[in-house]
Amino acid sequence: MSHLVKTGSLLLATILLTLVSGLVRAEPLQDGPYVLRAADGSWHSRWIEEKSEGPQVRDRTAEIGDVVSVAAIGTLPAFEVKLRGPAQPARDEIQINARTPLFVMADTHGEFEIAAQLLQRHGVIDHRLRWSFGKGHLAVLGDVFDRGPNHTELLWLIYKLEAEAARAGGGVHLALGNHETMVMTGDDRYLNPKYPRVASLLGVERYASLWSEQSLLGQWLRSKAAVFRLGQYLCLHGGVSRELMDRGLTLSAVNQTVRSALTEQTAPRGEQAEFVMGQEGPLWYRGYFREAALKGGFKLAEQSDIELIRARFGVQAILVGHTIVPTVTALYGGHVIAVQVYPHRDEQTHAPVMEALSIGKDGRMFRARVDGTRELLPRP
Ligand SMILES: [Mn+2]
Repeated sequence: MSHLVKTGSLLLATILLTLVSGLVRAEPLQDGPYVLRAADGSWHSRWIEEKSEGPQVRDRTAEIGDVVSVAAIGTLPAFEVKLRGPAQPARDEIQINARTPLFVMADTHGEFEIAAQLLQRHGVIDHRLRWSFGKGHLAVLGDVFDRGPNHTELLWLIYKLEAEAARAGGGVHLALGNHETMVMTGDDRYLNPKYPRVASLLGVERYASLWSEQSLLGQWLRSKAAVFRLGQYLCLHGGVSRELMDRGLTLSAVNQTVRSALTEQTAPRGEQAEFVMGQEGPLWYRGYFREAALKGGFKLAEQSDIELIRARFGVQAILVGHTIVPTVTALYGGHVIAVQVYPHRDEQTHAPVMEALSIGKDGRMFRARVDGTRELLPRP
């Protein structure tokens, strides 16, 4: 009897202890890999695995050509990524056949599950997250970082798709957003709370050092363009301001300026870099949107400004993210397309909400929703 009581109370104590430690233990943590170059030039892949005893740091030497694994998230499978050598600067202008289908996704902000579902439901990737868009092109209009919990997974996915798309005769093009430049230059204000924990577990003082030039993805990100022409569309995060036009900056000048601002962070920025990286620059500008312009102190762009941009860069339309719209919206007679529908879950149904812009072979534009439906984009 007393033995039974003893066993019972021991069991009770164990249950209580488990419950208490469950309450005390922080949120589960899983992240990575971060592929980083050590001082002696060797590469290391470092990642965090969630174990019953808490998050564990793993470390393995790596080489270019190796395959690293990105762990499963929610219902999405793990995927493997082959490490490539240093990325060459992304092109300012990408020539494509006018009948090439395009899929344009704006700010994903760490919402890997929602963004991957959006790509899957529209045939850009398959259930195993492999490129399935053939000769189509995917443009991502920046702000992959910050706010949500899975920007690492998203960046590895984009990195991997870039190679798969190229092999299929298609393409993936990532434009830098203000959050890419913020994270890379050490502005931690919008990081998901998970990432400062990642930094401390990996023993680095600043999260930004995991995305430095000594990081494989950090170097890759620094090769990207802030603005590029994809066929007949100008793709960028914020927008092209009148001031950028008046300064006579070319796409190449803008992109080179952003790249040097991200690689020579200790040097004082010149006047042109201050402009390009600032409010009226392509990463932050909100002058195409009446309310946001008013709130942010931007002069609302005029139709004549848009015509000037179209003529200068030889494009049909300007595709932008950054400023949130409730649904993908055509502005300025259809010459500006606002793509940024913020990825989130419906409060009541918990169903994911996000949209992208899908452009068919015939040039028709559609709102592509995360549930897989499409709707012809209404002209203003
Ligand atoms: Mn933004």
